[in-house]
Amino acid sequence: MKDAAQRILEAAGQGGRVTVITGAGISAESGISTFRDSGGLWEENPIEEVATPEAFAANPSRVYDFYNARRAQLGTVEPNEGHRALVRLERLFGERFSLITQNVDDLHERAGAGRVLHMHGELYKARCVDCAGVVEWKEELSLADACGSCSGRMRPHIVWFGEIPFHLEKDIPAACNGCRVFFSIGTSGVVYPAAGLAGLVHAAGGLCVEVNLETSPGNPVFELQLEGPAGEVLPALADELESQSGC
Ligand code: BV8
Ligand code: ZN
Repeated sequence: MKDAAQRILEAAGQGGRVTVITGAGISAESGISTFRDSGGLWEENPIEEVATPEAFAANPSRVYDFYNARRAQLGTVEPNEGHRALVRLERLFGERFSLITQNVDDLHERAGAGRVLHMHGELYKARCVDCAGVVEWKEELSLADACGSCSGRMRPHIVWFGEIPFHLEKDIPAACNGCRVFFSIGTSGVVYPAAGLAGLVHAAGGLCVEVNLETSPGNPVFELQLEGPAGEVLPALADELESQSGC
């Protein structure tokens, strides 16, 4: 981990941008199942039945139920050491640090993260299908719920497949352009455009670091691979980065 930290600090330099993208793997140790691991979310709930606008139009109750179950579970779990280690990196790199997540849980925020770019939406928010008003929503959501401003139907504030992710116009390009170190943590790299961000940074000469239970050695984009559970790898990396930075 010493060498990895040294390479990361050299690449980051004095003012280089450091950006992280996380996926379901960083919340796995908190007890939230991932999508594609065995027994994952999509096994019992195929994408086309619960995570597309067509599914919501065809069978809204099935979609509401899927997100109600996940919203209820979120209230019973806590952030883990991986989430907390990323807050240490945020403090170490300051303004030049950005956190993008594909996750819809609030565990980064509950661990103390300052600014989280939820590119696939948030489980604890609902959106009006008519006026697009977004409100905090922590309880069950159903067909009976109506928008407080226009009485339109409320849907989960989640980016479904075929829908355009959030923050693609400004914040995500700002986090990736000129980025010197890009961490891809706990994601299978299957879903685009999220999975394409590391390639953009790599093509521009940034150092891409993969943190995963099973890293992808064949993937030329990731020059550095830290294999293991994020809840163990990230705290060890944060220790090294802090000590080599003299913190
Ligand atoms: C878009 C919200 C156009 C829902 C999600 C064909 C037809 C239609 C579309 C497409 C197509 N081909 C490609 C597409 C595009 C499509 C896509 O990529 N599909 C894939 C399936 C092929 N993408 C879209 O539709 C996107 N929109 O393209 O719009 C556009 C775009 C730009 C500009 C103009 C137009 C929208 C995609 C968003 C979908 N919504 N989430 C919900 O959460 O219910 S995606 C969903 O899967 C999650 O949000 C998550 O982000 C995503 C990826 O999953 P991961 O996070 O990577 O999780 P996974 O289980 O896969 O992997 C976990 C990893 O963790 C594993 O590697 C594992 O080893 C590791 N791990 C496990 N434990 C640990 C660990 N690592 C470390 N420590 C541990 N302890
Ligand atoms: Zn409305």
